[in-house]
Amino acid sequence: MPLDTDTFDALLATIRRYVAERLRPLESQVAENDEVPPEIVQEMRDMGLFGLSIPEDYGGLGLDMTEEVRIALELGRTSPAFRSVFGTNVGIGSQGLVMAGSDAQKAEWLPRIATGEVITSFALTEPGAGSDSASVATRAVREPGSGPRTGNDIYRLSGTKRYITNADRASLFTVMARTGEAGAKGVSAFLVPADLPGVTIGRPETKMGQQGAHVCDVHFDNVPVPAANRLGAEGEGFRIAMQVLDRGRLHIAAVCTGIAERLVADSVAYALERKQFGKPIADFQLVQAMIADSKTDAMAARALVLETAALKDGGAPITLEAAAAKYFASEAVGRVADRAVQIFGGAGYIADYGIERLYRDVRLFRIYEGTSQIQQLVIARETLKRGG
Ligand code: COS
Repeated sequence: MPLDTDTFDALLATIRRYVAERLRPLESQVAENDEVPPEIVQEMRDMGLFGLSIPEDYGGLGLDMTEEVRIALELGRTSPAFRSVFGTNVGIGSQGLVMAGSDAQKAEWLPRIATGEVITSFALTEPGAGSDSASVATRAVREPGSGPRTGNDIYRLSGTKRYITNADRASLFTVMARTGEAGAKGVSAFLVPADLPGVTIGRPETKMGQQGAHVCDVHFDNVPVPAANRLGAEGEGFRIAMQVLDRGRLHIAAVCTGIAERLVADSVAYALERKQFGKPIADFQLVQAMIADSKTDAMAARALVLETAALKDGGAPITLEAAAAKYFASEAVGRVADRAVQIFGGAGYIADYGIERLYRDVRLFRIYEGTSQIQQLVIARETLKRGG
């Protein structure tokens, strides 16, 4: 259920102000310390950001997809590390549970996910399973009647997950593990609390950009997962993961678009102020060409994101459209960031101006939640299926 227009507009205005006045001034500090300050995390909890997409019955705001992407567009106007704090709760960490969870599973976890008391992570990728996610090697072996709750079955989960966003903060993982045959049909999804014995988290990786957002390995060593924690039936895990990613890709496309819009605004402000040959560089047509190309990229990305969100809200499948939105918007923000560095010239390469930081930050978008090449593959397959 979408919010009423006034309530939603007020929320959007609050977030816009929060991004501009509270988050943007902290960008370089967060990058330097590789940490979003705890008081910011608490403010995000208080604003309800962890529960944007969680149904109202479970304490969230229950936004529809159009509302969610409009908020993601605003949050894109600052370092992506801020969104990442609650991004997994809104998206890939919670949506398997929202889509495929039983009433009991939802009642146990969703209220605390909505408040941000519980941080969630999505554990699909492995050292040997990146783009080929149907090849996950993490195993879940069912043991009858040996569970911590006497008489209940458990699965013994063993394997390593890689580059897991928010793993060091998470208290709940959605883990895709093999329960059956090779390939997609042998994969099941599990809710795995981080405090079960045998779960260990690696140290946060050193990354090219997006400092403040952490990714770690997660190791599972014979972890006893109650059978009641399986999401859906055995063998449904891959489909659940793909549906979660369809939605996640659209959200990421919105974030990319927000950053592109911010970079256009920064480029314009700089071009108007910076003078060369006796006038603002904005007066030069070769600079104007870059501004025109970036503006067009940002506008096209926004249109694609909003149209895809409306389709989803109308109940249509969006596998193709979400892949196209993510593909276009992530590539577009890469081009826009590159032009922003060019318009800023020497200053674009200097850390104080923040443009080089965003240039590094946006590089990840063409890789995670499916590389551009995987999006191309999905778009082509779906287009061929539809006959055009
Ligand atoms: N929604 C629902 N079901 C889907 C689906 C989707 N978006 N995509 C695939 N499926 C189903 C298929 O219909 C198929 O089921 P049936 O055999 O019953 O028809 C099953 O899942 C297997 O699908 P497919 O044959 O397409 O699997 P592939 O191994 O060819 O993999 C790609 C497909 C490559 C698209 C998939 O592995 C992928 O998206 N990889 C990238 C993963 C990724 O984004 N990782 C990022 C890290 S997670 S943040």
